[in-house]
Amino acid sequence: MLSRIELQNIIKNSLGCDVTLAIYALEEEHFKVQTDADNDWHFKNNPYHHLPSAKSVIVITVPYALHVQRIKKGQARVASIGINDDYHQVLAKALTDLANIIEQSEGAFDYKIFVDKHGLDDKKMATLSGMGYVAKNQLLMTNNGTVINIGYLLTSLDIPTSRAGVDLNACESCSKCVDACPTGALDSGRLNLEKCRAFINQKKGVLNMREVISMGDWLYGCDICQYACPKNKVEICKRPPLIVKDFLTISKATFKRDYADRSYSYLGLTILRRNAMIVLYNQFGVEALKPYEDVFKRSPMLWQQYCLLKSENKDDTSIE
Ligand code: B12
Ligand code: SF4
Ligand code: SF4
Repeated sequence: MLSRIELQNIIKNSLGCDVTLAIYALEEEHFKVQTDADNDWHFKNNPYHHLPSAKSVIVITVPYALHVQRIKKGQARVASIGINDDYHQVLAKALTDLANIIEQSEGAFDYKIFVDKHGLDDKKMATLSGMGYVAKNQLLMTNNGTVINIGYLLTSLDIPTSRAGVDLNACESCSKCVDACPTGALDSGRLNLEKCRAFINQKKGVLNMREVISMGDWLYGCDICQYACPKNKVEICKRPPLIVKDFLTISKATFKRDYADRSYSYLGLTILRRNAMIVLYNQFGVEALKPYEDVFKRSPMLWQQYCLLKSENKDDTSIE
């Protein structure tokens, strides 16, 4: 079997960036149900459920560019994972290539690719393989800061653990991310989902006024707690910002054609239209939404959201 470093070099060449790779031989005790309340999550978080022959995990962490955008009114912010090429597709392709290379030396083996899938906990797999630790911003802290994506092959290969050996403790005397979070979502030492903007702007249905205000001008995701972290490098985004009204005027066919390679396209046009409506509302007030009433009328959810915004007073907003 190729060594950890040989495998790492293969995937580094394939992705052309500073990838870290580690191998973790599964230890059953890390996937046991702890309480009844956890049952559902731990059942889903059971590697043997996904691949009965599972014996090991080959984990990669892949850095991406953390962009800060300069926007004007009428434009919207998206998290950096939405500006760069869709990492799900990029990492899945690199992991498929890696599996094919391993197959050439080891013969056929069972495997499943995981990149941000609901079912297994990526941060846990990365922690167990020695990539770093879960930081105060609730993300995996690595030698490349928290601006990384995680992917792995769950495999039937009987190979020993070879950890990345990343040993850091950047958070000990720091709380910059907690202080920077505009909604207080990190205050409890865990991620308070109901307060996290990245959760709110991916939620389905009509958002209440607290959620509307929390969204500010972020159409998708949120990077504020990552900007604040001294371990992360921030770049000014060179791509033009998104024009909010484009999401209100674009056809479904054009959306499918032009946005298929964006990581937020999975949300679908209706949720993105709701978010665009809220960003415009937060920037200009309800009058700016009037020209799009016909678009909103086509979806009961969008119409309900619009009616809620019309019934509220814009002057109450307080979060940037
Ligand atoms: C659902 C989800 C979200 C949701 C909810 C997150 C949540 N915590 O529940 C929302 C929409 C809010 C979200 C937001 C973001 N997400 Co997200 N998300 C996920 C997803 C799909 C599942 C996470 C989950 O539900 N975990 C279950 C809960 C229980 O875990 P948790 O509370 O976060 O942490 C526990 C475990 O990690 C566990 N654990 C950790 N290590 C270990 C080790 C051992 C031994 C054990 C037993 C347990 C353990 O203990 C922690 C505390 O209980 C993962 C992909 C995946 N399949 O894992 C990506 C993932 C976590 N997200 C990712 C990213 C990039 C983001 C955003 C930065 C995107 C953005 N810019 O908007 C934000 C960041 C928000 C933040 N500050 O955390 C990356 C994180 C990369 C990194 N550096 O860690 C992941 C890993 C996707 C990927 N493969 O790249 N996300
Ligand atoms: S993603 Fe945004 S809202 Fe969520 S914890 Fe980080 S800064 Fe707070
Ligand atoms: S800002 Fe500070 S506390 Fe937060 S993740 Fe970075 S190092 Fe840790």
